[in-house]
Amino acid sequence: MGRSACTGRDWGVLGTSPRRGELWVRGRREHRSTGLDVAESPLEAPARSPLAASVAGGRVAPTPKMMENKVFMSFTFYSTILILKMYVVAIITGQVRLRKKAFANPEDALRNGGLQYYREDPDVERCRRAHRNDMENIFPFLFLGAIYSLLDPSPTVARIHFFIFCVGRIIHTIAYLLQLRAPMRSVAYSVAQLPCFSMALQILLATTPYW
Ligand SMILES: N[C@@H](CCC(=O)N[C@@H](CS)C(=O)NCC(=O)O)C(=O)O
Repeated sequence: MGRSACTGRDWGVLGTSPRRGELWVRGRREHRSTGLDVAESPLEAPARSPLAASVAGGRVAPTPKMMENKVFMSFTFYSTILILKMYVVAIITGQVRLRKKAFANPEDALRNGGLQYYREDPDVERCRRAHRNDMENIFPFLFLGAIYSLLDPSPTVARIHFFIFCVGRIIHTIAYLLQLRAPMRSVAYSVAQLPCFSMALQILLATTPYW
């Protein structure tokens, strides 16, 4: 084992080096007795390369650059809140199905009293509309917010964008599920759309030179 049949120079995934006491693992030299790396290439020198530091030991850690991006971290926070909010709507939908005995599938109805409960219910449909509206709006936000975060906007302005969207969507869900008086839901929807249009516009402005 040793010389690669393909390249004629690589010691391969695992092999022995010409020198005693050394083991070659994935092209890097490792001292057999200590297990310590003997850094050879730039990628193998953690002190010199942030990338190498992030993958040291075979584990991929968040790169310092990503953690340093305050806007991206803020975006991640608000996105996660909204994803959890969508999970809550799904859980509520399931609970309403059980309470109103209105199941989406015959096997569920059979298990819960009979095929007559394989039916629609206005309250379940309301939950489903709230969830669908979330998908129509939160999914685009996940894209727009991520790209906008890469444009190096002011962290304060960016946080205002994310906060308005997040609060708007939470109010939209509450208004929808609790049947709050109109136009509460529509206003929440419209207010939440404003930061999305703003982000879309800024992304377009930044990417227009590359059309
Ligand atoms: N797909 C939406 C598009 C417009 C929209 O999202 N409107 C908001 C404010 S009126 C809404 O809550 N629509 C109710 C819904 O999507 O179920 C619809 O059919 O209404």
